[in-house]
Amino acid sequence: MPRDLSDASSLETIDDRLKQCGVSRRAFIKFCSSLMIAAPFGLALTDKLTPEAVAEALGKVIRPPVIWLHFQDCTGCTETLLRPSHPDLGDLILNVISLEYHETLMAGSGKQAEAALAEAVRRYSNKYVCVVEGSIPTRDKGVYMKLAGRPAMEVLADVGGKSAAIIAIGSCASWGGIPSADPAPTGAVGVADLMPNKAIVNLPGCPPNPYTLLGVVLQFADSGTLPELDDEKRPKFAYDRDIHEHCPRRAHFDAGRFVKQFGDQGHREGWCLYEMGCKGPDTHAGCSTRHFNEIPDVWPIGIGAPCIGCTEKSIAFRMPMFQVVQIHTRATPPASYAPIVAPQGNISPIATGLAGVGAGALIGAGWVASRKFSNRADDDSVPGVEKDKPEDGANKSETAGK
Ligand code: FSX
Ligand code: SF4
Ligand code: F3S
Repeated sequence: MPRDLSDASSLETIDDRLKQCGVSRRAFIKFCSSLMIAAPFGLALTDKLTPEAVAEALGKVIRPPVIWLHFQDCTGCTETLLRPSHPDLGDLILNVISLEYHETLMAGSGKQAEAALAEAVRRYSNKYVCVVEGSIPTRDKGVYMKLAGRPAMEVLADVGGKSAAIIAIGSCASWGGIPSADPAPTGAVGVADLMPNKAIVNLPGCPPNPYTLLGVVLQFADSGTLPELDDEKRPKFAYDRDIHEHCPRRAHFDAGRFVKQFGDQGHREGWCLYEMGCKGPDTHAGCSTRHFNEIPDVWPIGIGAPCIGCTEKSIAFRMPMFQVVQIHTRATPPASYAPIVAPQGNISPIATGLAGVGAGALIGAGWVASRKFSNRADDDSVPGVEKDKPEDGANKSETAGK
């Protein structure tokens, strides 16, 4: 049921707005299908059978007022929202939400902009969603970033404090991101560090997928609820996946085909980037299946760069970029063929039959895999890591040169 925003009289439903702006139904349905792909599970709004059904429900939602604050950031989070492959989509996004204040996009500046912020906070007090992009400097009383003479901390306490919910977009706003990397000269922190009692959703990623933001904002506008979150306040619908488990290069990992050096033959042929420091095995994000700018294969591993773990608080900007991570889920295939596991966790009769038919073809793969993963109980070695060698950044060049 749409939320009661009736006293915020300038707001209209998404359908009304789209009609007024001449947006075609076809474009809106396409947008809804992208939302369904971004949030296939765990979001009430997209839990429908068809994009048309999502469009029907979404059209009745009152456009949520959004106040967007910028602190220590690179503006990449905004860029990713407004730079999809089809320019029309950027316009459509701005019609679906009611963006009341956004320093990068608004025409006004100086006193005019300040007045617009104050008016938006007053008019939609306790009803707007506050999106925060960038980290907040806390050292030396926050002197490293001021807006209209006020430290960023004060602006956040004021504008964030009067919002209905805060969405921290990007790794910087989620927990400090790049500005918090050692030695963190400004004492940069994320929103949740400063507002522990507020309803906050973290959308880490440098930058994150824009549809995740839209999914959270629109669900909140529709029902006043936030999606289920994990321990890091990340919505499960977008961060429950381990990149390594859904990576198109996974077959190369399993077969032991690793890039040893950028530009080598393996790199050209799209082999696994594990030995180049890929953090995919320890990183939860949907990038491997939901690519950026709506262009197939546009995501770090897709273009040949190792994942740096930008959605993980303890990895990106904390661990050396080329340090290899430990593999926690070791594949332990049977001696003769790779397993086909039924959903219940047992090997199904049908799968066993298929395995029999395919056994000849799989014996080779199983043999290669068993060469890569030892089945000795006390052997915790991982591919690419020489035993008894420290796993630090210095290790990388030795590994790559093997
Ligand atoms: Fe941080 Fe947003 Fe990284 Fe940049 O601005 S999450 S530096 S991509 O884009 O805040
Ligand atoms: Fe993909 Fe990285 Fe895993 Fe290799 S290590 S399969 S590149 S996620
Ligand atoms: Fe970030 Fe890794 Fe995805 S670096 S964008 S989580 S592939």
